[in-house]
Amino acid sequence: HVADAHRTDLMTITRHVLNEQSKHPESKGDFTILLSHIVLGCKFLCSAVNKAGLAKLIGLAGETNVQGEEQKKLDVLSNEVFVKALMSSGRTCILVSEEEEEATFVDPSLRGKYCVVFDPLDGSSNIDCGVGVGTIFGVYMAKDKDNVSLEDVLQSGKNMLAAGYCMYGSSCTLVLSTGNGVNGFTLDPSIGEFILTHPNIKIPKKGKIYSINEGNAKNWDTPTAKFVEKCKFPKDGSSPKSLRYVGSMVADVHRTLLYGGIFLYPADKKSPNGKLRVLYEVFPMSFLMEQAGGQAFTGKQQALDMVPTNIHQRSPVFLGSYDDVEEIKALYDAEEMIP
Ligand code: P6P
Repeated sequence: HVADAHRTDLMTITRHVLNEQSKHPESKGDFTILLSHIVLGCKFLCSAVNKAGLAKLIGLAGETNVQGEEQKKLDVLSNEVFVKALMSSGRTCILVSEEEEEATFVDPSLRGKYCVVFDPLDGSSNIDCGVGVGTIFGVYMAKDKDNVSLEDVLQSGKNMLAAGYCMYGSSCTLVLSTGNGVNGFTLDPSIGEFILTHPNIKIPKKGKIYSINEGNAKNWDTPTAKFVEKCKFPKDGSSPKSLRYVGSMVADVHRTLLYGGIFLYPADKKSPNGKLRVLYEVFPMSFLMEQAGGQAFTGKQQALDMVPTNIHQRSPVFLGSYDDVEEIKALYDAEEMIP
């Protein structure tokens, strides 16, 4: 009967968030309502992304579809879906999207106290070859929702209240932290619910995988080059690490979170601040890694300690298993010591 109970006692993401909310008696459920709208956006995207390949096959490619409507690129569509879902929640006041140059200030009549930073479809260039892509998001609290400014989203990663990603791959997996650990939910399309499948995710303290674009090796700085050399030719007689690199941050981070190891996107001569964006790529993934017992480093400081000065600012990032990140921190610290 225990097995039956398990099958019928479905822990959905909504129930899970309500349980979390009950730990904050003062909360009025605004956060729960915000998250339910983020979940709605993810459900829509899961369906749209999985159809995208089919759409291409049945000639919806190009500028217009069979109804002669303007064929929106998936990343534009994703952005519109999230902006509308977040605005209609009535719980947000500022939105920052990878797809929009400027921050969106929500109409006062619909304004709430949360600021959401997000990449609606990270890795979208991979869609056409069926590689996993995803949505990445982070949530801040505005200082005063009736008097909002960019300062409310240019906050340190330490002030982030929640973060997560939804990966649209072989299955649709939503990984979320509201500051009390990390939980993974898998969409059951037959009932349209995200079910808790990975409770209390903890990243292995040390991993056997490193994840970096080796094609940039010519431009790496010394600490990164030394670290990768050590992964490939360990001096202590241990086995070399495996290289796994998808090129889609959500896929590379999800594997790192579950299997352990380290994901690196360093600065290099071409991109002195690295490539990944602080607010809606580095911060949310660093938040999750810390909540799962790992850590994240920029080459100069813990990633979450940064205070961005512009909403699309980039930063190098080294994140994953605690011990693996410690190793590259030691190499950067040693570099700092060289006069
Ligand atoms: P590169 C995808 O374009 C992306 O923004 C991240 O999802 C991914 O980690 C990174 O860029 C890959 O960059 O330079 O290795 O192709």
